[in-house]
Amino acid sequence: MDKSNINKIQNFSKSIRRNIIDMAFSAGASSAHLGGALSIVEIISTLFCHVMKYNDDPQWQDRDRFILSKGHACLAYYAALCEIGYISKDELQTFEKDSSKLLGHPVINREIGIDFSNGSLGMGLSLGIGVALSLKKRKKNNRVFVIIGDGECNEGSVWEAAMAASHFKLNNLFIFIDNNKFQQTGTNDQIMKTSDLRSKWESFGWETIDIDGHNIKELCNYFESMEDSELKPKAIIANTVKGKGFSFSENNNDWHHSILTKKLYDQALEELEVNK
Ligand SMILES: Cc1ncc(C[n+]2csc(CCOP(=O)(O)OP(=O)(O)O)c2C)c(N)n1
Repeated sequence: MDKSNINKIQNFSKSIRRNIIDMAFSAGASSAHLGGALSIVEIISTLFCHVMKYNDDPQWQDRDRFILSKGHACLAYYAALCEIGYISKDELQTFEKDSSKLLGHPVINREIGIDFSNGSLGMGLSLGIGVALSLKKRKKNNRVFVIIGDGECNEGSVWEAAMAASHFKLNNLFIFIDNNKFQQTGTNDQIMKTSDLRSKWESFGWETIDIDGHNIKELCNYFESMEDSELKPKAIIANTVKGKGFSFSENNNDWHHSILTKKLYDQALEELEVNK
């Protein structure tokens, strides 16, 4: 993986963080899910900047498919759609405002590259299975990428889907589990332990790895070195930090859903500059 590619993805991540705080600030009192969006920035950047196949037409038949199952983290998704030119910067500022296409959870709108609505946790993997199965039946080689939360793994539907994906040998299906150890009202350990996610996904018949979800090199290396010898779906346990990127939000679950004040917005802008 050459350095210029890594730099490109790093810059993309930085733009995504900038878009995220701009949107959160413009949402004002409506507040925004900041923590869970910031933990997936490097994952989403690597996917949109390096891994996924798409072009200028959001409805291109041969595109790879992306599903943000933890839909509340949509700030990161909208930010990425802006960076690839599907949403304008002006449109980002309409986040959570009347008549906006950019609601607090993604609503299907294929004209701007949102293929699925999400927000009710536990649905996205099943959607991904349907798409992956249909692609296989039509002998297409597009891939399907799904991001779910570690807290979302408390949902029983996730495990029913996990079982189905390996049964149908969906090696075109990739799932990132955003393992930031928190959920809405506390840590996973407090609410419902997810324990050893890797052995759980493995036991459901998935090819599974653990990765640092903020390390772009590691994320890229996984896709470059992956050998698809077995017909298994792939689970990437991405170890992340909720609220990653800003000193006030890292590992602080008050930022699951909160209001970004002018003072903290200015601080975030400064920190973005320092962490160039
Ligand atoms: C079916 C369902 N139950 C409850 C919620 C409310 N809810 C929103 S975010 C969240 C926490 C999910 O945890 P995780 O997937 O780990 O998200 P993260 O902590 O990364 O933001 C919950 C319970 C929901 N959106 N859907």
